Amino acid sequence: MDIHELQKIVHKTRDVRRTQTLPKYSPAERDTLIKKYHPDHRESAYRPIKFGPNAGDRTVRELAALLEGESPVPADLDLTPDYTTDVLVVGGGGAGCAAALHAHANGAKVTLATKLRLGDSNTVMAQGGIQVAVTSDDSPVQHFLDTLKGGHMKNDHELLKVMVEDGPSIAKWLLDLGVLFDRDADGNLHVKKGGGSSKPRLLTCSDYTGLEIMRVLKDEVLNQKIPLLEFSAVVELLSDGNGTCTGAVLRDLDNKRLLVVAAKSVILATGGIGRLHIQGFPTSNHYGATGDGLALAYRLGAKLLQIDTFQYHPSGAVFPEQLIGALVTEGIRSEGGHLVNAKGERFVNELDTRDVVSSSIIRECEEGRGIRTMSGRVGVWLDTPLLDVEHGPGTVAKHFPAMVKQYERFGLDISKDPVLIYPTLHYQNGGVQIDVHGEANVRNLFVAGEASGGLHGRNRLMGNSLLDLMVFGKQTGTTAAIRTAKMPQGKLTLDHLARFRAEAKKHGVASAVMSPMVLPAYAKKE
Ligand code: MEZ
Repeated sequence: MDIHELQKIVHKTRDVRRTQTLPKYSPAERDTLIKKYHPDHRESAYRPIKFGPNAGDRTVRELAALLEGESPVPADLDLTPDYTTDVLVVGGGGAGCAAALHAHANGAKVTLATKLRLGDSNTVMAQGGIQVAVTSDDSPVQHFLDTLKGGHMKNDHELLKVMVEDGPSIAKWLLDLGVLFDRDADGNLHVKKGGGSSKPRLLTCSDYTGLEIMRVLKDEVLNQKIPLLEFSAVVELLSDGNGTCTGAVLRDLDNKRLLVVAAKSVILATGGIGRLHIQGFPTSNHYGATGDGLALAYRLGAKLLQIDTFQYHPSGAVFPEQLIGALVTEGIRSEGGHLVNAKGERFVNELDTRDVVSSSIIRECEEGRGIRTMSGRVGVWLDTPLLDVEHGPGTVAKHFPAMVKQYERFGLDISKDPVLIYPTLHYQNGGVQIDVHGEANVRNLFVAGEASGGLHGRNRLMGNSLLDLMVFGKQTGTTAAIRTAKMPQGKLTLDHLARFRAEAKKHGVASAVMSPMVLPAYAKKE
């Protein structure tokens, strides 16, 4: 059936749905639902890692293969440095820029390497806001408790305390740099409520918050004249042979040459892994999100944690085909948008946590209450026109200009017709284990943002990722700079690589997977 025919049920049932209040599930109901439908619980998608710091731990097959994969760097590479720096930041997104700026402000010589252009990252794709406890009836303690509950109590308390307590000063830093957060009629910062939060706490720039933050950070990196190596992918880390990180090997993507960087410390800010398309899921992530930092850190001996849990954002686009997996911000549900199945019914409290909402959508689709497109994809409706009905004409256009544009390009008006959505691979909940300074269990190897793990537990709340990367960009940049001021450059070796290759051989792993992946598997065919 034509999509416009299928949409009719949403318009027809709107008035009845508007009178309903859907209770949230009880803890026991949530657990049952998640265990039955959440992709984290599909056993066949998982396997144990064969060797390395997380030997025996279970993770998804795609990531296990990457962690056990083969380095592109030959053992006899000439390690004479092409560049020398105090702090090498790897990654040009929000965490990388924040780390570079703080390291620079603390007096370090900083070099920022990024495999695409400065700013190309998941940060620019974060739409719905950054969580910070700034209002008089909110507090970092409340923010802590909400995040802990959302993460199923599996969050690292120390990391979480640092994040929520530093939130207000981060917001001030961003405002001082020039980020244009939305304000109410009195000129106060406007706050919105996200799923799983007890208070409105999201600072927003319409539905392009990450893009606005990145605009300013990127500008500041350029203003401060921090040396950049763009289109330079880090493909291996270096150590002094005694477990301390001392630099990295880059591949210049233009001429394929390998370049050696001697660095007193390295900050990995490489982002997520959506482009591994775990379990065949589409993703909301940018083109470079291939989990490079995890593979690099793992080979050098860094321990990973909670790498069996991923966030499938409830609302990824299903139609039109050109938008498959693209994010449809949670902000629409925060403003009252209903999720509606093929029978015209709501089936979950739309502001429950993402793992619960995604599991409910998958349940509806698996039990035959999903809507099938002509190409065979399935999803449920997000009633976007309801926002104009509830809050007045023009609400969708005013609050979601980027989303309106995203669909307008394909002739669809989301203020008039609902959009079809299904969970999309959005975020890696776990990552490299770090301490409160963002340091891994490998000395002078720091990790900031999505590549690190522990802070969000088993389910991240909306808006906590933008705050995470600002806070831990600051922690890592500051610590790395202060420490390196007193340090000589360590020697450069690839000893860990020889050990890693011997381990692989011992476990019978002759990997065909080049690791890190750098660009998605399909990039080579495009
Ligand atoms: O933090 C996020 O993942 C986010 C803000 C996403 C969104 O729905 O807009």
